Amino acid sequence: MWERCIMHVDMDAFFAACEVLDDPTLRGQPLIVGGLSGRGVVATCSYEARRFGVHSAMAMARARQLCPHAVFLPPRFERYSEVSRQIMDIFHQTSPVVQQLSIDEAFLDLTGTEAIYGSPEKCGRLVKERIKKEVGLTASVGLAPNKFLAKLASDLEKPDGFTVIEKEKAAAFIAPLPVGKIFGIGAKAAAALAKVGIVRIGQLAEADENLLRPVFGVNAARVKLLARGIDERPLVTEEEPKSIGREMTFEEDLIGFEACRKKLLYLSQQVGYRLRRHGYRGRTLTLKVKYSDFQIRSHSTSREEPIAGDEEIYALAAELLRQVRLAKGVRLLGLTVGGLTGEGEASLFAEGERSKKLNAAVDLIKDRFGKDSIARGLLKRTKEK
Ligand code: TTP
Ligand code: MG
Repeated sequence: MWERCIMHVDMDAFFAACEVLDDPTLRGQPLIVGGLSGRGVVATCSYEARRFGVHSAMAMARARQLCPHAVFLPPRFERYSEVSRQIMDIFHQTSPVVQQLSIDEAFLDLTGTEAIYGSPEKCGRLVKERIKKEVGLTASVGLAPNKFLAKLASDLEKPDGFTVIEKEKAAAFIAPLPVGKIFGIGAKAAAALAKVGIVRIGQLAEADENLLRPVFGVNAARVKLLARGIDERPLVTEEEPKSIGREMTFEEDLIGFEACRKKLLYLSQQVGYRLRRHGYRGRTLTLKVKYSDFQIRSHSTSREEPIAGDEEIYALAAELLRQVRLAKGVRLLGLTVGGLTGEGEASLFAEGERSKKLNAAVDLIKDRFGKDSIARGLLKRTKEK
Protein backbone atom coordinates (compact mmCIF):
# COMPACT_ATOMS: atom_id res chain seq x y z
CA MET A 1 0.00 0.00 0.00
CA TRP A 2 1.43 3.37 -1.03
CA GLU A 3 1.02 6.33 1.30
CA ARG A 4 1.88 8.64 -1.61
CA CYS A 5 2.64 7.50 -5.14
CA ILE A 6 3.99 9.61 -7.96
CA MET A 7 4.50 8.32 -11.48
CA HIS A 8 6.93 9.92 -13.91
CA VAL A 9 6.57 9.06 -17.58
CA ASP A 10 9.18 10.05 -20.13
CA MET A 11 9.03 9.12 -23.81
CA ASP A 12 12.05 7.35 -25.30
CA ALA A 13 14.11 9.33 -27.83
CA PHE A 14 10.97 11.33 -28.41
CA PHE A 15 11.59 13.39 -31.58
CA ALA A 16 13.43 10.48 -33.19
CA ALA A 17 10.67 8.05 -32.18
CA CYS A 18 8.05 10.32 -33.80
CA GLU A 19 10.05 10.27 -37.03
CA VAL A 20 10.20 6.47 -36.96
CA LEU A 21 6.46 6.39 -36.30
CA ASP A 22 5.83 8.34 -39.50
CA ASP A 23 8.45 6.48 -41.53
CA PRO A 24 8.91 2.89 -40.33
CA THR A 25 11.82 2.36 -42.75
CA LEU A 26 13.88 4.39 -40.24
CA ARG A 27 13.42 1.79 -37.51
CA GLY A 28 16.63 0.26 -36.23
CA GLN A 29 18.82 2.89 -37.87
CA PRO A 30 20.93 5.54 -36.23
CA LEU A 31 18.76 8.63 -36.59
CA ILE A 32 19.73 12.15 -35.56
CA VAL A 33 17.20 15.00 -35.30
CA GLY A 34 18.28 18.59 -34.97
CA GLY A 35 19.45 21.77 -36.66
CA LEU A 36 21.31 20.72 -39.78
CA SER A 37 22.91 24.08 -40.46
CA GLY A 38 26.42 25.18 -39.58
CA ARG A 39 25.61 26.19 -36.02
CA GLY A 40 23.01 23.46 -35.53
CA VAL A 41 22.81 21.20 -32.50
CA VAL A 42 21.39 17.72 -31.93
CA ALA A 43 17.88 17.83 -30.43
CA THR A 44 17.86 14.09 -29.90
CA CYS A 45 18.86 10.83 -31.55
CA SER A 46 17.74 7.22 -31.66
CA TYR A 47 19.29 4.75 -29.23
CA GLU A 48 21.14 3.23 -32.24
CA ALA A 49 22.91 6.59 -32.71
CA ARG A 50 23.62 6.93 -28.96
CA ARG A 51 25.91 3.89 -29.23
CA PHE A 52 28.24 6.08 -31.26
CA GLY A 53 28.37 8.68 -28.50
CA VAL A 54 25.87 11.08 -30.05
CA HIS A 55 23.59 12.90 -27.57
CA SER A 56 21.22 15.86 -27.18
CA ALA A 57 22.75 19.35 -27.29
CA MET A 58 25.88 18.13 -29.06
CA ALA A 59 27.07 20.22 -32.02
CA MET A 60 25.69 18.70 -35.21
CA ALA A 61 29.15 18.87 -36.77
CA ARG A 62 30.45 16.61 -34.00
CA ALA A 63 27.53 14.21 -34.41
CA ARG A 64 28.35 13.92 -38.13
CA GLN A 65 31.91 12.98 -37.25
CA LEU A 66 30.85 10.37 -34.71
CA CYS A 67 28.12 8.79 -36.80
CA PRO A 68 28.47 9.79 -40.47
CA HIS A 69 26.19 7.03 -41.74
CA ALA A 70 23.21 8.14 -39.59
CA VAL A 71 20.01 9.54 -41.07
CA PHE A 72 19.85 13.29 -40.29
CA LEU A 73 16.48 15.03 -40.09
CA PRO A 74 15.36 18.58 -39.22
CA PRO A 75 12.81 18.77 -36.40
CA ARG A 76 9.06 18.94 -37.12
CA PHE A 77 7.80 20.60 -33.95
CA GLU A 78 4.16 20.77 -34.99
CA ARG A 79 4.07 17.02 -35.42
CA TYR A 80 5.80 16.39 -32.09
CA SER A 81 3.31 18.69 -30.36
CA GLU A 82 0.47 16.72 -31.90
CA VAL A 83 1.88 13.39 -30.65
CA SER A 84 2.60 15.02 -27.28
CA ARG A 85 -1.06 16.04 -26.97
CA GLN A 86 -2.17 12.45 -27.57
CA ILE A 87 0.14 11.26 -24.79
CA MET A 88 -0.89 14.03 -22.40
CA ASP A 89 -4.54 13.10 -23.05
CA ILE A 90 -3.83 9.58 -21.84
CA PHE A 91 -2.22 11.03 -18.70
CA HIS A 92 -5.22 13.27 -18.02
CA GLN A 93 -7.53 10.31 -18.43
CA THR A 94 -5.42 8.37 -15.92
CA SER A 95 -5.18 10.86 -13.06
CA PRO A 96 -6.78 14.21 -12.24
CA VAL A 97 -3.42 15.52 -11.06
CA VAL A 98 -0.92 15.79 -13.91
CA GLN A 99 2.13 18.04 -14.11
CA GLN A 100 3.52 18.29 -17.60
CA LEU A 101 7.26 18.95 -17.41
CA SER A 102 8.14 19.15 -21.06
CA ILE A 103 6.91 17.99 -24.45
CA ASP A 104 7.51 14.32 -23.63
CA GLU A 105 7.28 13.91 -19.86
CA ALA A 106 4.91 14.39 -16.97
CA PHE A 107 4.28 13.53 -13.35
CA LEU A 108 1.00 11.86 -12.42
CA ASP A 109 -0.16 11.70 -8.83
CA LEU A 110 -1.51 8.20 -8.29
CA THR A 111 -2.05 8.55 -4.55
CA GLY A 112 -5.31 6.87 -3.59
CA THR A 113 -6.02 5.42 -7.03
CA GLU A 114 -5.76 1.77 -5.91
CA ALA A 115 -9.52 1.43 -5.96
CA ILE A 116 -9.48 2.21 -9.68
CA TYR A 117 -6.35 0.43 -10.88
CA GLY A 118 -5.66 -2.21 -8.23
CA SER A 119 -2.16 -0.84 -7.68
CA PRO A 120 0.11 1.92 -9.00
CA GLU A 121 2.19 -0.79 -10.69
CA LYS A 122 -0.87 -1.94 -12.66
CA CYS A 123 -1.64 1.65 -13.53
CA GLY A 124 1.93 2.21 -14.73
CA ARG A 125 1.77 -0.87 -16.96
CA LEU A 126 -1.57 0.25 -18.31
CA VAL A 127 -0.25 3.71 -19.23
CA LYS A 128 2.74 2.17 -21.01
CA GLU A 129 0.46 -0.19 -22.92
CA ARG A 130 -1.95 2.55 -23.91
CA ILE A 131 0.89 4.73 -25.23
CA LYS A 132 2.21 1.75 -27.20
CA LYS A 133 -1.16 0.78 -28.60
CA GLU A 134 -2.82 4.15 -29.15
CA VAL A 135 0.19 6.27 -30.08
CA GLY A 136 2.66 3.63 -31.25
CA LEU A 137 5.60 4.72 -29.09
CA THR A 138 7.48 3.42 -26.06
CA ALA A 139 7.70 5.30 -22.79
CA SER A 140 9.71 4.77 -19.64
CA VAL A 141 7.87 4.83 -16.34
CA GLY A 142 9.11 5.49 -12.82
CA LEU A 143 7.00 4.86 -9.72
CA ALA A 144 8.09 6.24 -6.38
CA PRO A 145 6.86 8.02 -3.23
CA ASN A 146 7.88 11.46 -4.58
CA LYS A 147 8.77 13.50 -7.67
CA PHE A 148 12.53 13.33 -7.27
CA LEU A 149 12.61 9.55 -7.00
CA ALA A 150 9.98 9.02 -9.71
CA LYS A 151 11.97 11.04 -12.24
CA LEU A 152 15.16 9.29 -11.28
CA ALA A 153 13.40 5.92 -11.59
CA SER A 154 12.00 6.51 -15.07
CA ASP A 155 15.52 7.20 -16.33
CA LEU A 156 17.16 4.10 -14.89
CA GLU A 157 15.99 1.45 -17.36
CA LYS A 158 15.47 3.48 -20.51
CA PRO A 159 14.31 2.73 -23.17
CA ASP A 160 10.96 1.01 -22.52
CA GLY A 161 11.80 1.02 -18.82
CA PHE A 162 9.62 0.34 -15.80
CA THR A 163 11.21 1.04 -12.44
CA VAL A 164 9.64 1.07 -9.00
CA ILE A 165 11.36 2.62 -6.00
CA GLU A 166 9.59 1.80 -2.76
CA LYS A 167 9.76 4.24 0.11
CA GLU A 168 11.42 1.88 2.55
CA LYS A 169 14.13 0.94 0.10
CA ALA A 170 14.63 4.39 -1.45
CA ALA A 171 17.64 5.66 0.54
CA ALA A 172 19.57 2.41 0.09
CA PHE A 173 18.59 2.24 -3.57
CA ILE A 174 19.93 5.67 -4.46
CA ALA A 175 22.97 5.66 -2.14
CA PRO A 176 25.40 4.08 -4.67
CA LEU A 177 24.36 6.38 -7.53
CA PRO A 178 26.57 9.34 -8.53
CA VAL A 179 25.50 12.72 -7.12
CA GLY A 180 24.83 13.96 -10.68
CA LYS A 181 21.66 11.86 -10.72
CA ILE A 182 20.06 14.48 -8.48
CA PHE A 183 18.25 16.98 -10.65
CA GLY A 184 20.03 20.31 -10.33
CA ILE A 185 23.47 18.89 -9.57
CA GLY A 186 25.36 19.65 -12.74
CA ALA A 187 28.97 19.09 -13.67
CA LYS A 188 30.14 22.13 -11.71
CA ALA A 189 28.47 21.19 -8.42
CA ALA A 190 29.53 17.57 -8.88
CA ALA A 191 33.16 18.68 -9.30
CA ALA A 192 32.97 20.86 -6.19
CA LEU A 193 31.56 17.93 -4.21
CA ALA A 194 34.23 15.57 -5.53
CA LYS A 195 36.84 17.96 -4.13
CA VAL A 196 35.52 17.33 -0.62
CA GLY A 197 35.30 13.59 -1.27
CA ILE A 198 31.58 13.35 -2.06
CA VAL A 199 30.89 11.33 -5.19
CA ARG A 200 27.87 9.17 -4.42
CA ILE A 201 24.40 10.11 -3.25
CA GLY A 202 24.89 8.08 -0.06
CA GLN A 203 27.90 10.22 0.88
CA LEU A 204 25.88 13.35 0.24
CA ALA A 205 23.15 12.09 2.56
CA GLU A 206 25.65 11.70 5.37
CA ALA A 207 27.66 14.85 4.71
CA ASP A 208 28.05 17.69 7.19
CA GLU A 209 25.80 20.52 6.06
CA ASN A 210 28.63 23.01 6.57
CA LEU A 211 30.54 21.19 3.87
CA LEU A 212 27.60 21.52 1.47
CA ARG A 213 26.81 25.18 2.08
CA PRO A 214 29.63 26.56 -0.10
CA VAL A 215 28.26 24.49 -2.98
CA PHE A 216 24.49 24.81 -2.52
CA GLY A 217 24.07 27.91 -0.35
CA VAL A 218 20.63 28.07 1.26
CA ASN A 219 19.58 24.91 -0.58
CA ALA A 220 22.11 22.73 1.24
CA ALA A 221 19.53 21.27 3.64
CA ARG A 222 17.10 20.50 0.82
CA VAL A 223 19.76 18.77 -1.25
CA LYS A 224 20.64 16.63 1.75
CA LEU A 225 17.02 15.63 2.12
CA LEU A 226 16.87 14.68 -1.56
CA ALA A 227 19.97 12.55 -1.07
CA ARG A 228 18.05 10.69 1.62
CA GLY A 229 15.19 10.17 -0.82
CA ILE A 230 12.93 12.77 0.82
CA ASP A 231 11.01 15.25 -1.35
CA GLU A 232 7.65 16.68 -0.39
CA ARG A 233 7.08 18.97 -3.36
CA PRO A 234 3.51 18.80 -4.61
CA LEU A 235 2.64 18.54 -8.29
CA VAL A 236 2.13 21.90 -9.97
CA THR A 237 -0.79 21.52 -12.32
CA GLU A 238 -1.62 24.94 -13.70
CA GLU A 239 1.11 26.22 -15.94
CA GLU A 240 -0.06 29.39 -17.54
CA PRO A 241 2.57 30.96 -19.74
CA LYS A 242 3.72 34.38 -18.56
CA SER A 243 4.82 35.32 -22.02
CA ILE A 244 4.93 34.00 -25.53
CA GLY A 245 8.00 34.62 -27.63
CA ARG A 246 10.28 33.41 -30.30
CA GLU A 247 13.90 34.00 -31.11
CA MET A 248 16.24 33.19 -33.95
CA THR A 249 19.99 32.74 -34.10
CA PHE A 250 21.36 33.59 -37.51
CA GLU A 251 23.91 31.61 -39.42
CA GLU A 252 25.52 34.83 -40.48
CA ASP A 253 25.38 37.94 -38.31
CA LEU A 254 22.91 40.56 -39.51
CA ILE A 255 24.35 43.94 -40.42
CA GLY A 256 22.24 47.10 -40.21
CA PHE A 257 18.66 48.16 -39.62
CA GLU A 258 17.10 46.82 -42.80
CA ALA A 259 18.38 43.26 -42.35
CA CYS A 260 17.11 43.21 -38.74
CA ARG A 261 13.77 44.74 -39.69
CA LYS A 262 13.05 41.93 -42.16
CA LYS A 263 13.71 39.26 -39.56
CA LEU A 264 11.47 41.08 -37.08
CA LEU A 265 8.64 40.90 -39.59
CA TYR A 266 9.00 37.14 -39.67
CA LEU A 267 9.30 36.89 -35.87
CA SER A 268 6.21 39.09 -35.42
CA GLN A 269 4.18 36.69 -37.53
CA GLN A 270 5.44 33.69 -35.59
CA VAL A 271 4.69 35.23 -32.21
CA GLY A 272 1.33 36.58 -33.37
CA TYR A 273 0.27 33.21 -34.71
CA ARG A 274 1.09 31.54 -31.44
CA LEU A 275 -0.64 34.16 -29.34
CA ARG A 276 -3.82 33.85 -31.35
CA ARG A 277 -3.72 30.10 -31.54
CA HIS A 278 -3.66 29.91 -27.77
CA GLY A 279 -6.19 32.64 -27.27
CA TYR A 280 -3.90 35.24 -25.70
CA ARG A 281 -3.26 38.93 -26.16
CA GLY A 282 -0.45 40.86 -24.49
CA ARG A 283 0.39 44.34 -23.31
CA THR A 284 4.18 44.28 -23.36
CA LEU A 285 6.59 43.64 -26.19
CA THR A 286 10.27 42.92 -25.57
CA LEU A 287 12.93 42.92 -28.23
CA LYS A 288 16.10 41.03 -27.42
CA VAL A 289 19.28 41.55 -29.38
CA LYS A 290 22.41 39.43 -29.02
CA TYR A 291 25.44 40.91 -30.76
CA SER A 292 28.29 39.10 -32.46
CA ASP A 293 30.33 39.50 -29.26
CA PHE A 294 27.47 37.76 -27.34
CA GLN A 295 26.46 40.94 -25.49
CA ILE A 296 22.71 40.99 -24.94
CA ARG A 297 20.40 44.02 -24.86
CA SER A 298 16.65 44.03 -24.25
CA HIS A 299 14.17 46.82 -24.95
CA SER A 300 10.52 46.80 -23.92
CA THR A 301 7.45 48.84 -24.58
CA SER A 302 3.89 48.59 -23.28
CA ARG A 303 0.44 49.41 -24.60
CA GLU A 304 -2.72 49.83 -22.60
CA GLU A 305 -4.73 47.87 -25.15
CA PRO A 306 -3.45 44.27 -25.43
CA ILE A 307 -2.33 43.17 -28.87
CA ALA A 308 -2.16 39.91 -30.81
CA GLY A 309 -2.09 41.00 -34.46
CA ASP A 310 1.04 40.50 -36.57
CA GLU A 311 1.02 44.08 -37.79
CA GLU A 312 0.57 45.53 -34.32
CA ILE A 313 3.41 43.42 -33.00
CA TYR A 314 5.59 44.29 -35.94
CA ALA A 315 4.90 48.03 -35.60
CA LEU A 316 6.02 47.97 -31.97
CA ALA A 317 9.01 45.77 -32.80
CA ALA A 318 10.18 48.17 -35.49
CA GLU A 319 9.76 51.04 -33.04
CA LEU A 320 11.97 49.22 -30.53
CA LEU A 321 14.51 48.38 -33.20
CA ARG A 322 15.01 52.08 -33.84
CA GLN A 323 16.22 52.45 -30.25
CA VAL A 324 18.81 49.72 -30.67
CA ARG A 325 22.46 50.39 -31.48
CA LEU A 326 23.35 48.46 -34.59
CA ALA A 327 27.04 49.27 -34.90
CA LYS A 328 27.93 45.62 -34.30
CA GLY A 329 26.70 42.50 -36.13
CA VAL A 330 23.56 40.90 -34.69
CA ARG A 331 23.70 37.20 -33.90
CA LEU A 332 20.23 36.71 -32.46
CA LEU A 333 16.90 38.52 -32.38
CA GLY A 334 14.00 37.66 -30.11
CA LEU A 335 10.48 38.99 -29.67
CA THR A 336 8.36 38.25 -26.61
CA VAL A 337 4.86 39.37 -25.80
CA GLY A 338 4.17 39.53 -22.06
CA GLY A 339 1.42 40.83 -19.80
CA LEU A 340 -0.89 38.21 -21.27
CA THR A 341 -4.65 38.32 -20.96
CA GLY A 342 -7.61 36.64 -22.57
CA GLU A 343 -7.51 32.96 -21.68
CA GLY A 344 -11.28 32.86 -22.13
CA GLU A 345 -10.82 33.35 -25.82
CA ALA A 346 -9.06 30.03 -26.04
CA SER A 347 -12.39 28.28 -26.47
CA LEU A 348 -12.89 30.13 -29.74
CA PHE A 349 -10.09 28.12 -31.22
CA ALA A 350 -9.93 24.52 -32.33
CA GLU A 351 -8.09 23.28 -29.29
CA GLY A 352 -10.84 24.59 -27.02
CA GLU A 353 -10.58 23.88 -23.32
CA ARG A 354 -7.47 21.83 -23.67
CA SER A 355 -5.23 24.60 -24.90
CA LYS A 356 -5.22 26.21 -21.49
CA LYS A 357 -3.84 23.11 -19.87
CA LEU A 358 -1.52 21.95 -22.56
CA ASN A 359 -0.05 25.24 -23.73
CA ALA A 360 2.29 24.98 -26.63
CA ALA A 361 4.48 21.98 -26.23
CA VAL A 362 7.07 23.89 -28.17
CA ASP A 363 7.06 26.59 -25.50
CA LEU A 364 7.82 23.94 -22.96
CA ILE A 365 10.81 22.65 -24.85
CA LYS A 366 12.09 26.16 -25.29
CA ASP A 367 11.66 26.87 -21.62
CA ARG A 368 13.48 23.77 -20.65
CA PHE A 369 16.20 23.30 -23.19
CA GLY A 370 17.19 26.80 -24.13
CA LYS A 371 15.79 28.72 -26.97
CA ASP A 372 18.69 28.78 -29.35
CA SER A 373 18.61 25.21 -30.56
CA ILE A 374 14.93 25.29 -31.29
CA ALA A 375 15.03 28.65 -32.99
CA ARG A 376 17.80 27.29 -35.12
CA GLY A 377 15.85 24.21 -36.05
CA LEU A 378 12.85 26.25 -37.04
CA LEU A 379 14.95 28.70 -38.96
CA LYS A 380 16.41 25.83 -40.90
CA ARG A 381 13.00 24.36 -41.57
CA THR A 382 11.57 27.64 -42.71
CA LYS A 383 14.39 28.04 -45.14
CA GLU A 384 13.81 24.62 -46.60
CA LYS A 385 10.17 25.25 -47.36
P1 TTP B 1 14.40 14.04 -23.44
O1 TTP B 1 13.25 13.30 -22.81
O2 TTP B 1 15.44 14.58 -22.53
O3 TTP B 1 15.15 13.08 -24.46
P2 TTP B 1 14.57 11.99 -25.43
O4 TTP B 1 13.11 11.75 -25.23
O5 TTP B 1 14.95 12.32 -26.83
O6 TTP B 1 15.40 10.71 -25.03
P3 TTP B 1 15.27 9.84 -23.68
O7 TTP B 1 14.89 8.46 -24.16
O8 TTP B 1 16.63 9.88 -23.08
O9 TTP B 1 14.22 10.46 -22.85
O10 TTP B 1 13.84 15.22 -24.31
C1 TTP B 1 12.63 15.13 -25.04
C2 TTP B 1 12.75 15.83 -26.39
O11 TTP B 1 13.13 17.18 -26.20
C3 TTP B 1 13.81 15.22 -27.29
O12 TTP B 1 13.31 14.14 -28.07
C4 TTP B 1 14.22 16.38 -28.13
C5 TTP B 1 14.02 17.59 -27.24
N1 TTP B 1 15.33 18.04 -26.71
C6 TTP B 1 16.00 19.07 -27.38
O13 TTP B 1 15.51 19.60 -28.37
N2 TTP B 1 17.22 19.46 -26.90
C7 TTP B 1 17.81 18.88 -25.80
O14 TTP B 1 18.93 19.26 -25.41
C8 TTP B 1 17.11 17.82 -25.12
C9 TTP B 1 17.70 17.16 -23.92
C10 TTP B 1 15.87 17.44 -25.62
MG1 MG C 1 12.35 11.54 -23.30
